Amino acid sequence: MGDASDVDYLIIGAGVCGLYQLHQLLEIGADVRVVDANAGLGGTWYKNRYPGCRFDSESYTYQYSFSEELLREWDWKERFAAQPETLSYLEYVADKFDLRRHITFNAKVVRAEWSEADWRWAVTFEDGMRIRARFVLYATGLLSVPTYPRMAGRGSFRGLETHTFDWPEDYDVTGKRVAVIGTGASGVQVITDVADKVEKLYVLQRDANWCAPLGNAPISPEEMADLRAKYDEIFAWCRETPAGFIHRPDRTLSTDVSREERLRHWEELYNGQGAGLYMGNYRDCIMEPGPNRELSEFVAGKIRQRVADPKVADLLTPKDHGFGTKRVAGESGFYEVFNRPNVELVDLMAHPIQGVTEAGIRLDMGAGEIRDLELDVIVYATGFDAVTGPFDRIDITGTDGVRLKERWKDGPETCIGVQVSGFPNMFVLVGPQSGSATANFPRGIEDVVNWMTETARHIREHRIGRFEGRRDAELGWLEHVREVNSKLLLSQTQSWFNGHNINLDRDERPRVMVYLGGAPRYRRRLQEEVEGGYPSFRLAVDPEIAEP
Ligand code: NA7
Repeated sequence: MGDASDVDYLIIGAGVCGLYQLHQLLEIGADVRVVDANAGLGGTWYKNRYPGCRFDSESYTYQYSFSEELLREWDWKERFAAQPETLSYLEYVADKFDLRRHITFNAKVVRAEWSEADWRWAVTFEDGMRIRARFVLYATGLLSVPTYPRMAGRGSFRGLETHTFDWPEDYDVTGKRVAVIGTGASGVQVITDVADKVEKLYVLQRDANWCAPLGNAPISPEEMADLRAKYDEIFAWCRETPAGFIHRPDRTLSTDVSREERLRHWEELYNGQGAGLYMGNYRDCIMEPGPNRELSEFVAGKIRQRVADPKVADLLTPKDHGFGTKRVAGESGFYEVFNRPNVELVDLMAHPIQGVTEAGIRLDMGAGEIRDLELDVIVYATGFDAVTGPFDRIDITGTDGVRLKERWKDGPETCIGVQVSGFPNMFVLVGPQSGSATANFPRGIEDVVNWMTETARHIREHRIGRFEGRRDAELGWLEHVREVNSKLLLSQTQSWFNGHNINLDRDERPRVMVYLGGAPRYRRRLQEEVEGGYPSFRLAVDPEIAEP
C-alpha cells in the first residue's frame, strides 16, 4: 500500500481508550483517524478470549459515562462481566456513535518518525502503508505485548501452545490434558474455568499470588434498574476514589480498632464484592508492614480453610509478598479447584521446567531425575511486557534522531505521563507514570482523554503546531511519582507495576512504571496545566495555520 494521506490526529489503538478519544475528538470536529493492528475493535477485550476471562471491576463502573442515552440503553448481565459481554458493549458503542468508519483495522504500526522540517509524524505500517499526522496519540494499552518464558524446546510441542492473550477463538479444552503456567490474574481465571472440563489439569506455579473472592453474580432486572437510577452518584463517587473503583481506602487505621473488630470487618470484606479487601480496607493494610502481615495471615487462614490438602494450601500461600502488595486476583472458586482429583499443583520452585518436548513439559525433579507431563495443551499465563512493551515494539524516533526505546532504556521518563521531551506532538493516553494506568480503566482514561480533548481545543484556538513536554517538568514528575509511590508497599514488590516481568528476568531493575498518587490528584495535576496555559510544555504556533 502507498501513502494514505495526512491527518491531524492519528490514534493508535481501538480499545477502550482509543474509541473514547475518537468519539471526543469527533465531537469537537477534529480531523481524526484510528488505526489498530487487530481485525476488530476492543483491544484487550478483542484479544483475551481465554476461558474465564473477565474484569475485576464492577461492570457498571467499567463503562463510559459520557452519554446518558448509552447508559440508559445498556444492561449489564453480570456484576463482573465476562469478555464476550464487554466486547459486545464496545461494539455497541462503536455502532451507536458510528465510529467504525474512522478506524482502519489490520494496520500495525512499525515506525513513527518525527520531522522537524514540517512538524509532522511519518507513521509506517507493516504492510507499507504510510500516514503523516500532526499529532499521534498512543492508546496502545498497558498489557498488549504478551511475554512467553524463555524455555528450551518452546515451539516443538505437538499440541496447542498458546498464551492466554492469543487464545484461539472457540478452542474447546473439554477432555484435554492441560498445563497452565502462571498464577497471576489471567492464570487464576483460566484455571478456575477449565478445571471441571479437562481430563487433567497441571497448574505450574512459580510464586503464589494472593487472590480474593470476586463475589460475581447475575444482575437481575430490578438490580439493574436500581443501579441505573444511581449512575450519577456512582460515577461521582468513583471520581473521588484513588483508583476509580467503588472501593475507597478507609481513613481508619487497623490499629485504631480492636482485633475482634478488624477480623469482623475483614470477614465482611472477604465475603463482599470485588476488590474491597484490597482497595476498601483500613489504609495502613497496604502501607505498613505490620498491619499488612496481619491481614495476610487472615487471608492465608482462608486458603487453609478452602484447600483440603495442607501442603497444597501452604504452596498456594504467597511467602515473598504480603496481601495487596501486588495486583490481587479476583477469584470465583479458584482454591476449591485444588480439591479436585484431576488437578495437580506443580511447584516450579522445587521442580523447575527443564523444557518443552513434543509430548509436553519436562520437569527437573532434582538429583538427575526428570518427570514428563504428557499434554494436549500448554497455556502460558505468564503475563506481559507491561506498560512500555507496546512502545518498544514501534520504532519511534523523535528530534535529533533519538529513539524512544533508547531514551527509556533505564526506565521511562514522562512529562506528567502524557508526553516525552524530545518527542513533540506525541501524546501518551495510556502509558508509564500516567494516572490512567492503575485506575479502573474506563475511569482512568476518561481523565486523560478529557484533558487531551481540551488540549486539542487549545491547539486549534491558538494555532499550535508543535507541543512538547519540557525536560525539567519531566524530571520533576519522575521525582514526584517516585515519592508518592514509595508510600505504598506495592512499589516494593516484584510485579509488572514495577517493571519486573519485562524480560521475565527476576533481577530486573525496578522501574517507575505506574503512578500511585490516585486518580483525583492526577486529574487535578492535568487540569492545572490547562488553567496555567501549559507551563510544563513548550508550545509553538504554526505560522502556516490560518487564524480561525
Ligand atoms: P501477571 O500478573 O504478570 O502474572 C504472570 C504469572 O506468570 C505469574 O504467576 C508469574 O509468576 C508467572 N510467570 C511468569 N514468568 C514465568 C516463568 N518463566 N515461569 C513460570 N511462571 C512464570 O500476568 P497476568 O496475565 O496474570 O495478569 C496481568 C494483568 O492482567 C493483571 O494485573 C490484571 O490487571 C489483568 P511469578 O509471580 O512472577 O513468580
